[in-house]
Amino acid sequence: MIFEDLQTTPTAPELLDTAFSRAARAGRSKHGVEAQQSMLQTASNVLSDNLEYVVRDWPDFETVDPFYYELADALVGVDDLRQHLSEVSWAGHKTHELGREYIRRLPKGDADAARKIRKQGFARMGSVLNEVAEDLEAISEARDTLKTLPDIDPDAPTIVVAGYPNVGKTAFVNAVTRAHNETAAYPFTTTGINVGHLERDHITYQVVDTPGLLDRPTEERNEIESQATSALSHVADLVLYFFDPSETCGYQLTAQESLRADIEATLDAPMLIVCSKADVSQEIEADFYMTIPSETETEVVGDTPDVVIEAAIETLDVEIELPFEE
Ligand SMILES: Nc1nc2c(ncn2[C@@H]2O[C@H](COP(=O)(O)OP(=O)(O)O)[C@@H](O)[C@H]2O)c(=O)[nH]1
Ligand SMILES: [Mg+2]
Repeated sequence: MIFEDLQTTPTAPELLDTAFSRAARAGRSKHGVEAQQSMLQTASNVLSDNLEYVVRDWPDFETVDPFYYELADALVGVDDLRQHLSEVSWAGHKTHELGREYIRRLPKGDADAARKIRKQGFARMGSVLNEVAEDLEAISEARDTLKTLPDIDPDAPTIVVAGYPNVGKTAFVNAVTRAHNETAAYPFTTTGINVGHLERDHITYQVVDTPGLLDRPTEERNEIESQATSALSHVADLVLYFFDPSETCGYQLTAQESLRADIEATLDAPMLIVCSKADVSQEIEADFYMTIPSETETEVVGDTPDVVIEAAIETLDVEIELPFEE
């Protein structure tokens, strides 16, 4: 995941503390004006290098996949984040320049005057860091939020599972992806996102179940959830919509139908209708009537999860790209 490896963002006081204590150590091994010069050089290097690292650690948002771009935008605001990064980049250049400027101003052969100049230089570097203290904090917060985003490969063919809670989505994802799934924490909902993987003909497919997003009507989503839902449209290649006509999920068929229409309008991907819990009821028009096999029951009513996933993969019709083909 592109934001996974972002390093901890230092605070302005931490950076100043590191820079000035390293400068003091550098100064101790020298004498007179030379000691002051060495201190200016060290402080300026530490500050400008570290500020530059903060900025360079981030991917170029121009090249970030639309799925992650939109999620990041929903969570932290990409324009704001870029503004903060550009301020920090400015501070990196500025602290570098200040080092050169104050080293140039050091008087030859006058250690006391040199110490005064060095102190002025440090004070200027301190103000630059104070100016970007809030930017560093905002970047740090953004980093902490984005680091935990679910690991979805935007390039892999993706089947999204949608439908009200308790209609059988998780049972299905677990049945078809077996051990190859993980639940990742979502920064914007209390429930985890469920991403399963399965392989057919050397292609890895993702099966994604997003509780809190695709299991509730549009009007119940807050702004962040709406944007996160719309981000999903960049990765969804096929939607499996789960209807539970037995209504044992606790939602009436009319509500389930209106959520289906909602999701159809949000996600620009073909949709297949799955009637879940076919062992209980099949009172609905659907592409599949599916029962999750229980451990005790050998006879399965209707389609197995495998039948549904194989048909979904067939519908996706992903071509293997061979390296020697155009
Ligand atoms: N009878 C029956 N119950 C099912 C079937 N699939 C799931 N369930 C039950 O429905 C409940 C909700 O399933 P779950 O997968 O957690 O639904 P989700 O909230 O949509 O992820 C659980 O108690 C499952 O055991 C099925 O095919 N038949
Ligand atoms: Mg679930």
